[in-house]
Amino acid sequence: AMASQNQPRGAFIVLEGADRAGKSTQCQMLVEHLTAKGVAAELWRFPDRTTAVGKMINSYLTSQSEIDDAAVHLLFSANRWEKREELLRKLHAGTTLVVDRYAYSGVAFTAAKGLPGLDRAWCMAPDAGLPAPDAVFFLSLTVEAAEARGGYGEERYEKAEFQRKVLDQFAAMRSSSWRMIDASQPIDAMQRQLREQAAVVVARCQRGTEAVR
Ligand code: DGP
Ligand code: NA
Ligand code: NA
Repeated sequence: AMASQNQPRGAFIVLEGADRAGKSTQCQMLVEHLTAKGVAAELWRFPDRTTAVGKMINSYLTSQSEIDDAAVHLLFSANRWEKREELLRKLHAGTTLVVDRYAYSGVAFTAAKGLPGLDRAWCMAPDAGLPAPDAVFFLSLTVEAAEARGGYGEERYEKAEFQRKVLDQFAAMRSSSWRMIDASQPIDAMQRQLREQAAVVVARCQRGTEAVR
């Protein structure tokens, strides 16, 4: 409903996956590549820890604070909502956004807790109405491969047993429109695949036939 037809705009590209799949590196490389090609592009990430809400999330993730599971779920969602207007403004101004995680992580990480009442349907509700990405690239890596890469970090969710549950939740949510990327490939091979597929999405949005959903 936002964009009129035939209006060139930036592409909204999301990279998803469990921790240690290489999302941040791939996002950064993709933005650098697009920029070098003359495509206006920015790297975004969720959670965005720089906002007031993001600071609460950061304090939770680094275990400096305890927050009720339902409440923190809503904070992660609020963090996406508070960036919505700017996100739409950028897209309509022609800037492509490469976004490291979005609402799929939101659902997967809370649903993985397996808490009564906080099932996937409940988890998805607060994100309903957020702009939908033009493409979702899912960087697929087993927990064993992630551990072999030097293991997880120190943050709250970075434990093998929990990451396995997160992967199960992603698998249950996976839609046929997701583009699966084998994250066990070398960095450059993964990046080549991403660049090829992203170029198609960016071109489609530049042609101005795609409304933001
Ligand atoms: P990152 O900065 O991408 O490493 O993400 C921080 C951690 O937070 C990571 O373990 C994934 C998790 N996470 C990302 N988005 C959400 C969300 O919306 N809800 C919950 N519960 N966790 C999230
Ligand atoms: Na992390
Ligand atoms: Na990351």
